[in-house]
Amino acid sequence: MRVKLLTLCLIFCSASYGQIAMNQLGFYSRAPKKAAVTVEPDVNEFTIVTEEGKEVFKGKLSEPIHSRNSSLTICQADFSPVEIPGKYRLKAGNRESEIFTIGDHVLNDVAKAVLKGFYYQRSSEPLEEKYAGRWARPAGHPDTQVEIHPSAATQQRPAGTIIASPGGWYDAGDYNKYIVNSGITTATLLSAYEDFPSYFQQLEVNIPETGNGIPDLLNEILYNLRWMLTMQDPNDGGVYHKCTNASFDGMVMPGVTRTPRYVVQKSTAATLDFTAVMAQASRVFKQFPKELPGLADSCLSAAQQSWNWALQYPDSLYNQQAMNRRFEPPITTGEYGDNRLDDEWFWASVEMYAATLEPSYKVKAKEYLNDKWQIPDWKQVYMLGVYTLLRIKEPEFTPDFSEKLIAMADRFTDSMSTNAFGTVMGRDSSDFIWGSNSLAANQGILLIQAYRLTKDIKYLDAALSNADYLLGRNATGYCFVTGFGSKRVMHPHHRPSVADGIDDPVPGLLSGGPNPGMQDHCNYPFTEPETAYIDVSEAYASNEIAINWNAPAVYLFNAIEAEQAGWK
Ligand code: G3I
Ligand code: 9MR
Repeated sequence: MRVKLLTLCLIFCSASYGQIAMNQLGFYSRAPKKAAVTVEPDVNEFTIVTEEGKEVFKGKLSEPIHSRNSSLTICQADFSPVEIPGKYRLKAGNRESEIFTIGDHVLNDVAKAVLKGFYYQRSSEPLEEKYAGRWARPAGHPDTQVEIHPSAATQQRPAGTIIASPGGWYDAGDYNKYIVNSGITTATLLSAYEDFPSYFQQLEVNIPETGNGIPDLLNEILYNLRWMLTMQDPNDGGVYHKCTNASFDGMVMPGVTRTPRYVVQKSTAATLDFTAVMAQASRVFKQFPKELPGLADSCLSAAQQSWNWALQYPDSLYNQQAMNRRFEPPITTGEYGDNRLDDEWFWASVEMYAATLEPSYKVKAKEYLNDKWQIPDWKQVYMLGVYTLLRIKEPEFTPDFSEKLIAMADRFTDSMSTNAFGTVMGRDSSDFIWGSNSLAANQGILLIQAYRLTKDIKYLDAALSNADYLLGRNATGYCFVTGFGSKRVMHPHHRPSVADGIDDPVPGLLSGGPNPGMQDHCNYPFTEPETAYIDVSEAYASNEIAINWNAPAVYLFNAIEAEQAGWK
């Protein structure tokens, strides 16, 4: 019986994460190095061997640790002392890992790839082979003729009026473009630039604009920013919630369907997010007056107009069901509905203040101060304002905010030691939401902020633990970025990847990750919080990709590359 149980456990364990789970891309020479190994009777040691099989390190496995987020029990293998650059394997009992690297710049390729991922999401323009390689494709969704949906009708723009709203990134595995989600995405990317300008000034990712005197990160951002500007009604400053089909396209390539595209109701959430992004963009693009004459001013004036609209219409919430009861055609694409806008008000006020230094915006921001800080996501953007106030070192907030941020980071680092996988991600099972991998990346951003404030390496180590999580040290054993890793995501819920006839998915896209909600009703082999993931293209609740998930990955991987000297 015991033997049977054990065999069962081994089958279960190996099927869920493949016995040895580790960052499959590599380890920085001086940084912490860990793997998670399934428990095997009488095995309590592990070795690190070179590619040729020569043993270079022998270590003791940790005591078995029960995971908080599944029934898994695992041991940790810590091989941090191995510092000599090279290619290695980890062996424990009869098991051995794939080959992995120890060296410098081990995240460089993936850091560039997740930025390039945005290029592949471009709507309205063809992806040319010299930039897109095998994933070259014709343009889809020109969006030069978009209808004003009846929900968005005004006197100047009655229903059916045609406007142009080209460009921008597709939101995710679908082909629609949503301002709320574009907001946090674009802001996260702008923040990456603001925090690491000299690093990004040298980073090129082979996109059509490369070499034009503007860093590629900003070039890619501009592609979306220009689209966002088209989503503002010039007559009143309000911003349409989304540019969308009435219902989701089939799993086909961009450009195959020609169903009408609409802009729908202006919403306060979209308008505030737009305000924040345009204000931040005005600050960033002010640094490029020659290359982008007038752009910073246009962004700021757009932000001022949208801000005024929001003041006038603070209660224009987006509720798709209610909208569909009143207007035709019904719209059934992503909702991004949000009923609590205090955090959007805070963020927009902060960004307007940072862009203009007008005290009235600071007064407004103070009205929305809130002690319950949460890792940001599309509907919870308060922290984006916090990061900006710390970034501009606004004296009135700085000492208190940095103390609070460090206390929050400490709660994360404290939880690592008792987490079976030794990561910050998975502090408890509520971490495993739709798009959980973006939470891991966003936790990483918070830890990077703490590192920048303190220069205490423990925060950089903790941020790295979540990069390790995303790249393989997790309960599924998957490296979650398409195109990378020895156990890789092959079937993301991503229409081009499904429809292009190429075996490999479009590279550089972060899969959503474990989500026990399983709202896609797929047949999941494992259903516990940290294992509820399946690499099939129907599984949109755990295996879709999305711009707001890729953006924090861009920040995290590139920040780690930029800061890796910290471990030297
Ligand atoms: O807000 C509640 C919270 O109060 C509650 O505690 C929690 C418990 O599960 O649920 C929270 O609501 C969740 C909501 O996201 C906000 O986080 C819902 O359960 C969850 O189903 C919902 O998921 C969203 C999903 O769309 C469905 O609406 C994802 O965050 C969002 O990323 C995703 O976005 C889609 C777009 O609509 C369409 N394009 C693709 C994109 C990615 O899948
Ligand atoms: O492809 C859609 C994806 O982007 C959304 O996140 C998801 C949830 O809204 O819906 C997906 O579309 C599915 C739709 O909801 C139901 N019919 C099948 C569609 C494709 O799988």
